[in-house]
Amino acid sequence: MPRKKIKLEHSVEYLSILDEKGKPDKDLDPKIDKDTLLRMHRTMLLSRRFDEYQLRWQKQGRIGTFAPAKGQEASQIGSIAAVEDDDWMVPSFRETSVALWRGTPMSGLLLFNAGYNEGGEIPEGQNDLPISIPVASQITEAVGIAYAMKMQKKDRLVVSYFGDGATSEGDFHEALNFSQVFNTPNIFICQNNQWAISVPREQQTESRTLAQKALAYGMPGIQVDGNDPLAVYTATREAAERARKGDGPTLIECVTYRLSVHTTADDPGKYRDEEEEEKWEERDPIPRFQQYLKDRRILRKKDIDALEKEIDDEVKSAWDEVEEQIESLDDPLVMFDHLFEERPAYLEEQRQTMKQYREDNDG
Ligand SMILES: Cc1ncc(C[n+]2csc(CCOP(=O)(O)OP(=O)(O)O)c2C)c(N)n1
Ligand SMILES: [Mg+2]
Repeated sequence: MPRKKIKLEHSVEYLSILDEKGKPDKDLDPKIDKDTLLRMHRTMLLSRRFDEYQLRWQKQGRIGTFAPAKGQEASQIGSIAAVEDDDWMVPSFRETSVALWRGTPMSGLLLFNAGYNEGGEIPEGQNDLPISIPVASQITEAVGIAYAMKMQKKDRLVVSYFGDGATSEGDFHEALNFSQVFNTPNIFICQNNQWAISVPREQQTESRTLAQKALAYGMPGIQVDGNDPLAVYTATREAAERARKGDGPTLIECVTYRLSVHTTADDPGKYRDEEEEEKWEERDPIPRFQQYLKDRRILRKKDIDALEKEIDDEVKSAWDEVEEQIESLDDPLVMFDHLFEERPAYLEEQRQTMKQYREDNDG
């Protein structure tokens, strides 16, 4: 029985279309129509400003903790803009830009972050799953939905989101394996934002790319510049075409950066240096996309100024909507009601702590 080498000839494609100054590679520009480009830009900006307001409202005690999307808007919008409205979308906990694109009202996201169950309800007819906190658990659900779409012979695919840290979880591997074996119409969007709370990408895995993890399952994997909405759009579009033809799933690694805190309960100053943050600030996806749109004469500076004003009013009025709705909603304490027939002691203790806190702080 000889020892011999089994030759594996694999590679991972890397795609970037806009350079750091927002200049496109003309041959690769996906030539997205003007209305879609403007909607992409508007949603990215809205998500950014909404994050900023939410950080303030969290500090004022109006909402609880949340995970900002700042820096990752191109990964989120480039991918979701490339699929159809009635495709399925399965998020983790950082997909504010995606949720806004899909039509989730800001007031709903705010209510959710303030602890009201009603805020997590998905608007009627929107094929989205709710926010998922257990890291990577949603990826198996995304495969289950795609399998169902295939069995029901529906022309619907499933785009799901997760981070670099999620690729170290068993659920990620089980999901990808099942998806490729059963040839399900899935697009797996991994937002490699370089950090899993305080664990840097270099300590997460010894793999050179996260995209190559697809190869072990016989699946195509591509790495894209995640701060370039055109590159993310192109890769997702190609993955969607394959999935719709019955050619199965794709893993897309979007190389990006979390420009803000992990959640409002985190202080990145304790584990990463300013130089790194400044380096990534220069690659901020929003000014880069704006430069592209300006060069194409799709957007002028004065349009951006007007849009900033419009967005500011929109975000503030979302809080007014929250205040109008809040009186008629169930007390957030109901979150303790539906898990167990008889509440275990540790949960009862947490419930009491929360009740007391609310009474001491006027709800
Ligand atoms: C199963 C599980 N383990 C641990 C946690 C705590 N936790 C929340 S987010 C997170 C890091 C996730 O990192 P990544 O997948 O890179 O996503 P990112 O937060 O960077 O978007 C951890 C460990 C959790 N929510 N679920
Ligand atoms: Mg991460």
